[in-house]
Amino acid sequence: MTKLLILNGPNLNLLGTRQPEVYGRDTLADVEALCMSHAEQSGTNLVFYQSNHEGALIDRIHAARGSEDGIVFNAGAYTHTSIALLDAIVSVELPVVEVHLSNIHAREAFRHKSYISKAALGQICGFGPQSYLLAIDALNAHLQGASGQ
Ligand code: CA2
Repeated sequence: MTKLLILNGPNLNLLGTRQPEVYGRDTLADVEALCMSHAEQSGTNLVFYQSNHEGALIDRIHAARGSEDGIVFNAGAYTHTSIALLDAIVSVELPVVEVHLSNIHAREAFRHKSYISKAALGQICGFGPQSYLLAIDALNAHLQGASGQ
């Protein structure tokens, strides 16, 4: 069974509590429950991890090697700043789909740049919690293609 890591970065633990006009009213627990029920339909096993700390995210990416088949990654604001997270993704050689709740390209210029994109299979943004479901499907399709099924 395919096992995916749903990885969330800084401040995403606050989802649903502030800025609902940008990020919606769902909490991170709501988003995770949505992902769970979506993944059940395709027989995908999900593991969730959130941290506000760059080093902890790097450690979890390293741990994914040999443990998970791919990563759905919302790096939060580290998306726009972190070469260290980019290097971590490159180092584990796992497929990563970058996700964002908001359409980062329709927001401030500093959000248009993503270091994660350089190493990601692709980026899905702007669909709220649905972005995560699309990312799960994209990763599954990629992994099925990779194993020739
Ligand atoms: O749209 C996304 O998913 C982002 O990754 C969210 C990040 C932001 O820095 C990126 O540019 C785009 C911010 C997450 C902060 O989440 C909050 C949740 C509730 C209240 C305040 C912030």
